[in-house]
Amino acid sequence: KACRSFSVVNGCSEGREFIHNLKQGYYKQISVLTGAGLSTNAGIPDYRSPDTGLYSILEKEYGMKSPTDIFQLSIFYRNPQLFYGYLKKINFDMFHPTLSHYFIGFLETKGILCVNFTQNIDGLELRAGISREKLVTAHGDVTRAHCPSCDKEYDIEELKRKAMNDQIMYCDTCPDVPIKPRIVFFGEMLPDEFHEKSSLLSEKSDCGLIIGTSLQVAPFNSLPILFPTITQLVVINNEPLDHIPRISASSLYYKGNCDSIVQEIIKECEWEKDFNDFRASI
Ligand code: CNA
Repeated sequence: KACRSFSVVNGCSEGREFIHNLKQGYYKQISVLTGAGLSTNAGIPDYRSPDTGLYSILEKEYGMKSPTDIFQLSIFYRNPQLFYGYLKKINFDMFHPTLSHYFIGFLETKGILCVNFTQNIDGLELRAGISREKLVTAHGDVTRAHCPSCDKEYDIEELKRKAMNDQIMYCDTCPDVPIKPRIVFFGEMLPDEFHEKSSLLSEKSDCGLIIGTSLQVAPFNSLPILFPTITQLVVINNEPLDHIPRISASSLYYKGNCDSIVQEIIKECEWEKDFNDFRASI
């Protein structure tokens, strides 16, 4: 089955089958892989969208030739101001979860969320009712701070306060090592739970939703291959993900804004009232 592109959720027989199975409760263990596209509707730029992505902004507004430098560990050690400037500019506390975030939280309250692997660092999942147990922040998140050398935990609020005042916070045991949010920089290991929980995809999931990610970043982009071939995969994204063989070989592809498509899924499943009640309860 080739990857197909539809903008309405029941626009093809595979789409109708997916909605039917979801509505009837046939999927009991839904795993969700997410990326920066989930949070663009919250106002947080993704990295790679042309013109609106962070890399394009850094290139255009700051003349940075290699914008990924702000997430390079070796550069952070030498020049922490570069990353602290970004932290000062993007205050993640002022953003709110999107409809798509709440949808994942809603799946958890329905008891059908297996796991949400996210590449996002903004922590919006936790504010949308997704529990830490069901969440794997594969690239870390900004809700905690640590020393990248000894891994000692530091107070994230203090780090943010200092960043706002252009002050760098240093580790008290590792000389000259600046503290950073617990997000994974290039050159750092992914958290253990990324590896430990990947078996949930291969052993438990009967449905996989892949939302708002370009799947350009390794090793996260190797996760889809773990889904058994009988597991229904559904991609909801602005662009196709045909470079991933497991996806191009067998998945349903909804092209467009994830919030609009998720809204349609909720409507087709007749979950609107329950979903709105859930959202109001958070
Ligand atoms: P990316 O490479 O920027 O890709 C984003 C993808 O989402 C692209 O395919 C876009 O076409 C698509 N997209 C953007 N907006 C929407 C939308 N509203 N609806 C549907 N599709 C949309 O980002 P990835 O997550 O794939 O790359 C991984 C990086 C991005 C990770 O290291 C993250 O830490 C990092 N990141 C995270 C955030 C965040 O936490 N919100 C923000 C920016 C970057």
